[in-house]
Amino acid sequence: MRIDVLTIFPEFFGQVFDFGIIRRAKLAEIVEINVHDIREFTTDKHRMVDDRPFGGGDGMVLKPEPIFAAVESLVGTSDRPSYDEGTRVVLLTPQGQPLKQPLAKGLADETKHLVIICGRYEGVDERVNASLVTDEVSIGDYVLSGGEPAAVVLVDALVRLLPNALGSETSAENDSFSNGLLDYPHFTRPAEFRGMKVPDVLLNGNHAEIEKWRREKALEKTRNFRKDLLEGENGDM
Ligand code: 6GU
Repeated sequence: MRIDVLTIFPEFFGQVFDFGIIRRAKLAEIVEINVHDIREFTTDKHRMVDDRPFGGGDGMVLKPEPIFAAVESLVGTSDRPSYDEGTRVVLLTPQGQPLKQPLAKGLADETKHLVIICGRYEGVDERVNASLVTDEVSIGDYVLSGGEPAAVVLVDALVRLLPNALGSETSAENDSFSNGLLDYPHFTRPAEFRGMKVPDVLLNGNHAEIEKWRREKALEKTRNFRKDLLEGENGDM
């Protein structure tokens, strides 16, 4: 997968993609991640990336011209119906569809080239949505000042789902959420720490019993903290 991130704050991304699974996936050429400064696609003297909203109001709106130029340069066209199959242009915005594991899985499975536009809280010129964007995505019901932290979240959620990104010792199938439940509790050595004991069932090597215990604990945790996941009333899974 190739990922191009468009942002007015490229320095924000610093080393954020240089650790753990994402770093490994980059080194293994499972994913290529490029961060682009929207300002580099301006052509005016002042290199303006935003402007005041027509109709008045607070804040600044990201201008369409440099974003169109960036997508034309990266995708080859700003005509959405002409995008190659496997090209998606995601706008990160609080108005988007909520990012849930099935959306991440769908994007990971279907996308060869992903362009991520980091919106500003105040807004992005609507003609970007109208012509360029294939998917509007939000990472949750809270306010961020911009899409940059959301881009890190989206990239992480996607990259770990790409074939071979996790390596043989782990698997995304066992992840919390991939089965619609929260994860079961985990323990490592020592078997007793400050008077707190690891449950006996995990020490006795009976794998059928361990599986049963984990399933029960996952259900219990989900019931206690995320009842909505069990009732499926969240449209989550
Ligand atoms: Cl994608 N952007 C902003 N600005 N705020 C958000 C968000 C995105 N997702 C949740 N809040």
